[in-house]
Amino acid sequence: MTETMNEATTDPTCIFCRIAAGSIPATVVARNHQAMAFRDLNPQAPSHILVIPLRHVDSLASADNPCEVGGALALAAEVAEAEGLGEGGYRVVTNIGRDGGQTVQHLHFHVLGGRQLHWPPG
Ligand code: DGP
Repeated sequence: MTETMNEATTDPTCIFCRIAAGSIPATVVARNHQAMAFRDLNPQAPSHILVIPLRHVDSLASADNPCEVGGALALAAEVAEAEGLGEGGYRVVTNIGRDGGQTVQHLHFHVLGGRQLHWPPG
């Protein structure tokens, strides 16, 4: 399992890699050796947090480390609890590719909560 970032696992042109490296500011709510969580710049719910692996991975479709993906999902659940979303519920979602609506090509899980979420999504 990859535990540290290095040049080979970081894309300097990727905005989320730059957030992970601290060179672009973000409101960070949690971080561990593998993943970090920060508030979305354009929140779609009262709580809208993004959870990313520190290592650059384009999307879930190209994820090659189940521990890394699982670690990010576990952090998503921790962050949701810390936001007070545990009782009312929340949603964790990842967008993949053009039709999935992915705009940032670094795997991220959206944690959304604090209001009634609708289904199916648009
Ligand atoms: P997606 O469409 O699934 O790729 O979501 C990308 C999300 O990333 C979108 O909700 C807005 C957010 N975002 C884009 N740029 C930044 C940024 O520089 N900082 C933060 N905090 N969020 C960003």
